[in-house]
Amino acid sequence: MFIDSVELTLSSGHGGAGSVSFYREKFVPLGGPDGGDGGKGGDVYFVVDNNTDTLSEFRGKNKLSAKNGVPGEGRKKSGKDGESLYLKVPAGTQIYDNDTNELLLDLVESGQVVKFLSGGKGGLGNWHFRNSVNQKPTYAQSGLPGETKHIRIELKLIADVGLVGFPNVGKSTLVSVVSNAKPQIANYEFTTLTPSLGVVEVGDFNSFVIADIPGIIEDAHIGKGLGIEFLKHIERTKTLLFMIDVANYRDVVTQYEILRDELEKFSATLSKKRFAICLTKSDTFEIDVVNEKIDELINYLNLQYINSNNYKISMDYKYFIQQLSYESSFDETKPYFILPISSASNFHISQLKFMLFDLIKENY
Ligand SMILES: Nc1nc2c(ncn2[C@@H]2O[C@H](COP(=O)(O)OP(=O)(O)OP(=O)(O)O)[C@@H](O)[C@H]2O)c(=O)[nH]1
Ligand SMILES: [Mg+2]
Repeated sequence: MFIDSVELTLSSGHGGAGSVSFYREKFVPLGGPDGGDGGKGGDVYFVVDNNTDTLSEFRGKNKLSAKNGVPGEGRKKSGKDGESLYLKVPAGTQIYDNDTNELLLDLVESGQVVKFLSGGKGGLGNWHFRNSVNQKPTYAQSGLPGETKHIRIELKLIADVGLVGFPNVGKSTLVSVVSNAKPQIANYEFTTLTPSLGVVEVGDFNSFVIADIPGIIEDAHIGKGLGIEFLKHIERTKTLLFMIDVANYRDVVTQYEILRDELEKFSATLSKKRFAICLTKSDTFEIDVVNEKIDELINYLNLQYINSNNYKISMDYKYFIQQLSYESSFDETKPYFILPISSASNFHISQLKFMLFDLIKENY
């Protein structure tokens, strides 16, 4: 199960009370004050742990608290400090104040240990309060309360696949079909204004994260359209899926050329990422027309067709897929695949999931 945000109340421990006590011994009737101090309340810490990659540990928990300090006792015996609470979170976790929405902690470094809430101070026992006037103080401090915060823990997963395409080409529709996300979809440009993530389940045991991103247009790298904010987002994704719309008024090669160009102008790292290409909305044309468009792209990229069909791709359509074996490793300059799809008719969608899952595997 995938959890990216949980709400929780956290409290540090209350300080233990100081004790009021007087020394008592046979034949010593007037013993002095000897009430010990209360222990300090436990603190709350966050620990960035690289063995954790979700927030599922916090699922179903409403309130977590560190232990209270133990009260002091007679004979100047101090109470024990309350046990601190250590909460393990994955790197990339952010802690927000849920009431004000203020970002309180940005936990990025593995191994980082950060004190979040301090336990209340323990109270002083009555022997601290003796003086020349009052030899028998009956007062001790009660110990200070801990802190309580209503927080939201958020984990921004770094997407495995970022979608790159012009506006209105069907990026959000694909995300809605392959993942648990429910992005807004509409037949106009710039429907998507902020990137969002979805988790794609592959078979019963595997999954990856896909990022829906606002459309890119010519000169996006200098801020045209929705600016460069979203290019920054895909800069953090592991791989790119170019979404080329066969029904768009720009032909398929032009779309690809401009998108590549924008990425290159924006950042060299971005344009060097491992990538693949989808031809979207293939349901809108006859097979022959779609195949012509695939041809155009394959010729433009100087690729050779291959015959392998491990993914059970429809044999009516043309497609490309890189052959990976012990002898031939991944060629980063070529797409992993070029595949016609349709989110509307669910065509090649399950193949696409498996192909993307193989693309993001790092051990080629
Ligand atoms: N025929 C057909 N239409 C599709 C397909 N996928 C998406 N559409 C339609 O294309 C339009 C745009 O879809 P979106 O998913 O919003 O496109 P987008 O790329 O996210 O657009 P922006 O967010 O504006 O960049 C909608 O009207 C969808 O219904 C498809 O496979 N076939
Ligand atoms: Mg969209």
